[in-house]
Amino acid sequence: MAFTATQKIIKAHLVKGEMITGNEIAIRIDQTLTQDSTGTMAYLQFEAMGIDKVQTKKSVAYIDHNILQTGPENADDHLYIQNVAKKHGIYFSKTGNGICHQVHLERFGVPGQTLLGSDSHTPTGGGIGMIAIGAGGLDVAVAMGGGEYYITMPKVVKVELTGKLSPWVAAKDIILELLRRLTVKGGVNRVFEYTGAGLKTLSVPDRATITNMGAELGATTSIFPSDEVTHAFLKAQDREKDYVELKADDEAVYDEVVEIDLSKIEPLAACPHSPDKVVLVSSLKDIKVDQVLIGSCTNSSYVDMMKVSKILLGKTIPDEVSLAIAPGSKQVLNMLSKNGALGDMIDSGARILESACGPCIGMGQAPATNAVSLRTFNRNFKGRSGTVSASVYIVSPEVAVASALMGYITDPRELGEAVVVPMPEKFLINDNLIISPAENGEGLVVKRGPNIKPFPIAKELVGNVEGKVLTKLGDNITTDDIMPSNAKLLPFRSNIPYLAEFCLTPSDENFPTKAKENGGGIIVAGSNYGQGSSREHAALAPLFLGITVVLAKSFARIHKANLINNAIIPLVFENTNDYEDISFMDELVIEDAADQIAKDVVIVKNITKNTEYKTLPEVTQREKEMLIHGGLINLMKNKKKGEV
Ligand code: MIC
Ligand code: SF4
Repeated sequence: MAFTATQKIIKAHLVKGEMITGNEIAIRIDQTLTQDSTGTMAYLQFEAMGIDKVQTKKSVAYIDHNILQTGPENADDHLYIQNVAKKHGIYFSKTGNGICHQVHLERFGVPGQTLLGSDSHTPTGGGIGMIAIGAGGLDVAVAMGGGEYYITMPKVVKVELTGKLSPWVAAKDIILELLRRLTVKGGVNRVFEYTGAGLKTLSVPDRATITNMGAELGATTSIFPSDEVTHAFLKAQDREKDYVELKADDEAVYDEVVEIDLSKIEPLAACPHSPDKVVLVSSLKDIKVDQVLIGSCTNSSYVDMMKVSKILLGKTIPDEVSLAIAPGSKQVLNMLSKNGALGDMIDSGARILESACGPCIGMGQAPATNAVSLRTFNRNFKGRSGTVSASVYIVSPEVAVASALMGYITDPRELGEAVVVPMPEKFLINDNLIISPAENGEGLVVKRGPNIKPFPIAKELVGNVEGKVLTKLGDNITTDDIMPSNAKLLPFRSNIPYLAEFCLTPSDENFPTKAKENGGGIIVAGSNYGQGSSREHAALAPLFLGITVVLAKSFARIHKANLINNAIIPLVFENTNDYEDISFMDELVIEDAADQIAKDVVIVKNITKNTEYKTLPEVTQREKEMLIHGGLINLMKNKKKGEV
């Protein structure tokens, strides 16, 4: 039988289930990664499991998100993660070493292996031929403990690349083109597998830009084969021994096919406020630019940075524009500093930021009121920049730097001959910001800061579930809306009671107050509820506020899993017109909820309107158990006690 590259890796890691599209399957996880804003919670959960040492081939804890240190909270959490890592067999990447996805690609990713990360952009690892999936911290904690990871066997979409990108057109434009065609919902339960003659023209960092932003399609993950391009990259990273070839069989059958002729792609931009609002850069050409930011896990590789520096060489940023650049890792920054490129950037008037997520998650660099900000990042959800009135566009580094120089959105082809930067044959290797775990962590004491507060745990599901509709939301509500993460809130990721005060406030200012006044209740939403981040805080904060059910037209994958892990019932309208019937503060009841969930159809009675709606839990047997037992942690405890 012939297999796709995706199927080959899944097959080699399959622990449970059959590889039939739509079936629930469980896979073994080789590697895990966490970052600090989801990591504290993940490690608290890992500790609660009572396992001495991680069972994975490699687990890495990165510090890259919460690095402003405006108070002791971040530093305390980082110390906690560093201690836990040392004790339990986890590598620790210190602040300043770079963004988790960039560093993981450089130093740890292995083709053919599986990677689970508590960050939605973990699929960056697909650029090096991994099945790399983003998940909530609890799922990552389970994987660190040697537990399997459950997914729906995805459809495998063949993305056939032909031709070659034109000068000034970048990998970013390829993924923007896919977002233009398929939208932010187009990838749900799919893996995008790249093939075709165009592959060889794309470097590993180019590929990683594409797989990284596959997250914005809602995809389970995206993957490139591991080929001579991968080999050259690993060799240049002094990791040739990690190379294995991996490609689809010639006869492999795909569920869907998308064709992209690279030579036809032009510079693209995602307009405010969604990564799929994609248009030609040339159609935006009179828009004045106030701020340009280059970096993030999508576009902060050495070659991206070198191109930017070469374009800036000898030029000056106009007075009205602020340009800030964050090289993605210590490796990249160090190489730029040693070869002089950093000096060229500084000469142009650019501000150089630390190698971290920074402004991508609103940690500084909030634009001015009503400003236009161009970013090489992956998400431009409203308010994510820290300024609600700002208009954020997502573009390639080429478009970003051309626009920074001209002061208005510019098609880089206007700059004349394109700069070409070859991949280095050797990267600068210096891993002194990566701390190895202890051989034997037994006696090590883990320090906990006062910001670490107990997290809420759901209760067993008994009897009826009832509550008022506390809010009625539209389509594509993001996890940034559910649990905002700006510079003021990110330090409190281990303090759910505090965070809950801000739950859903960007969409509904009084939501926390309403939830508290009514002793909890129900959320009603449109389609693709919970798109974006993997943060399980977007389930934990509602749980803390007493939310029992989210009734929506559809859910984003990771958020739905986080809701179920925390026993908040996700229900999907069978008839989406029923959404219209429900009003704010309607009283809803689900009789004998556990029984109904077990039967796969749940009738939601609207007491206020004297009507009822047929809804579908769309959960597997395992997920039903979690909902009924009060979430994953309770289910695991009950299993241990032999009660399940
Ligand atoms: C993001 O890009 O939204 C984040 C911040 O990296 C999140 C993780 C988090 O919320 O901590 C993600 O993508 O999962
Ligand atoms: Fe960090 Fe932004 Fe990447 Fe999230 S998307 S991991 S915040 S750089």
